[in-house]
Amino acid sequence: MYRIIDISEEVNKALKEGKPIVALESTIISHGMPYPENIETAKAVETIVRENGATPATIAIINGRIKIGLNEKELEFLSTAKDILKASRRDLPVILAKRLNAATTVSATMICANFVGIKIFVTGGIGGVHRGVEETLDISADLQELAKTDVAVVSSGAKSILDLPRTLEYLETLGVPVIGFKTEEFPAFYSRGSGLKVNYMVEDEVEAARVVKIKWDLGLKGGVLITNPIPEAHTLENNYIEKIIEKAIFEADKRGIRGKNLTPFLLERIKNLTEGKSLKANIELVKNNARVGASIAVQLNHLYQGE
Ligand code: PSU
Ligand code: MN
Repeated sequence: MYRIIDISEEVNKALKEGKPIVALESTIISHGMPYPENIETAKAVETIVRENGATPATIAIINGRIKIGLNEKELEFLSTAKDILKASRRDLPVILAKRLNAATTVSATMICANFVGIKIFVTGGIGGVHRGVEETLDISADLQELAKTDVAVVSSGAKSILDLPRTLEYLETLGVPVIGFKTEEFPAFYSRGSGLKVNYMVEDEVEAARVVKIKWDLGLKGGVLITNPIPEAHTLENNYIEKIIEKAIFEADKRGIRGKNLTPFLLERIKNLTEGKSLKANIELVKNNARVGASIAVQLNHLYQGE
């Protein structure tokens, strides 16, 4: 299997030396943000991970090879090229066989991180149960992945483009712990709260790392969703963003946008309707998640090495 995986020098060194590593996804780069904010954010996030004691491993597929850790040229390519596919679990084998280029979603990034033993993964928001699921059955593969792949994901919850109550119900059914990092409430991406409770709150990085390790010590398969709210200064007012999200969903419906194109379409529309305010919020929350995720990776490493 290693014949289709390329590990960067920096990540390889960290793996060999048993240093903490944080996986980062690439769909947020290719399909979640416009250029040049996408590449600027990708680089800033990597820097923050390093500053907080861990090694960043941004993951993507280039020419049918799984890349764990990207160089400057590869990041530039993913930020600017127009024909980058969006790879979830089901897409991986086909994209590799056809030697195509793809950004990896939360589900595919978890799978690739797990191949090489990376345990912590930082992103902005995960996919979930879409509004109108009764008709479309649109439930992101990210949720099933959290049920089966042993990687902990740090995110700012999920956007209310999704049906958040149903997303939490689904995660409960799948047995995925949903942890609030210093919060009792499930964060709604642009706002710190959603009015919905998380499963449990953790006080700090150490407690978060303990939850993750104990889950795997028990042999319980799958991830942990650690939710970290957007910093107060960058939140968007709830009613304001809610109206915009409803408008974006209405437009998507009218234009018949479905399946894997739906999330990128909504993100782009929300960015335009908020005149870039949503993008700014998105950038800030990802950076904040990188800080927290790197610290959790450091603590998890301590726990494993203390044995
Ligand atoms: N939510 C965001 N930004 C994103 C995504 C979700 O706020 O960039 C991306 C992630 O890569 C996530 C994917 O895994 O969208 C989910 O897509 P879908 O809804 O098609 O499963
Ligand atoms: Mn979907």
